[in-house]
Amino acid sequence: MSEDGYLFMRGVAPKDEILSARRDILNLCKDAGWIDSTHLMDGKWSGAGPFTEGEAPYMNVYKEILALKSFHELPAHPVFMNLMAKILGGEVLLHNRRIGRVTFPNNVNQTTAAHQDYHYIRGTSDTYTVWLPLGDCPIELGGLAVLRGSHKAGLIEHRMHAEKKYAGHGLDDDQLPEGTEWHAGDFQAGDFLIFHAYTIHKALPNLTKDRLRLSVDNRYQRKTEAIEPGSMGTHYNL
Ligand SMILES: O=C(O)CCC(=O)C(=O)O
Repeated sequence: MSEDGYLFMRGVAPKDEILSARRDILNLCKDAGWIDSTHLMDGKWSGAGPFTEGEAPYMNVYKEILALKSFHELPAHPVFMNLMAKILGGEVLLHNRRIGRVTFPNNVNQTTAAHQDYHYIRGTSDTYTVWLPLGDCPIELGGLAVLRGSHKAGLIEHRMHAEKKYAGHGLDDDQLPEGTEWHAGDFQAGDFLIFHAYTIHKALPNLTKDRLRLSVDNRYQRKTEAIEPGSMGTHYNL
C-alpha cells in the first residue's frame, strides 16, 4: 500500500453477501424495466435508458438501492473491517455514505473520470476506499483502473469536466504524475481493490453490448481522525 497506493485482493470478499446484494439490486433494476428478467443474475440490459447517476429515473432506483439491508451491511462485513484495522492500525470508522453504481452499456461518455477520492470526501487524507464489483467484472464490463504510485503526489487540483452528469471534476492526462502507469484487469466475484484517498483512479467504460455493471465503493478511516460530516450522511442525502 505505501509503495503503490493500492492493494488488489483476489477472492477475499464474502461471496454469498456479494451475490445477495447483487440479487436485491437486480430485482430493483427489473422492477424499473432496466433488465431482461429471464436470467436475473446475468444483469442483461433491456435497452431502457441508458440512465446515469444524477438523472431522475436513475435516482429513483438508487434511493431504493441505498435502503437495501444487503447493500448497507456488505461493507461492514468483518472481512473488510479486520483488513482495514490492519491497514489503519487503529479503530476503524466506516463511512455511513455507502455508494453503489449501476453502469449501463452504450454510455461511454459518462464513465467516471480520473480523480482522487480526497477531492470529494475530505476529512482525514488517511482514508481508504474499497471498490468491489457485485459479481464478475471482466475488463470489457468496465472495472476500475488505478495509477500505481500516484498517491505520492499528494492532492492535485481537479478540473471541471462539464460533460459529466455526476462526479463532474477530474484530472486530465497532462496532470498525471510522471513515471506512473495505469493498472487494470479482470475482477471475479470476491476480488476488490483498496486504495488511498490520494491514489488516482478511474472507471473503465462498459463496452459490453447488453450487461449492467454493478459495483460498490466504501470508505474507511481511523475513528480518531478528522471526519467530514457529509461522510456520515447518505449519498446525495437520499
Ligand atoms: O465505479 C465507478 O465508476 C467509480 C468508482 C470510484 O471512482 C470510486 O470508488 O472512487
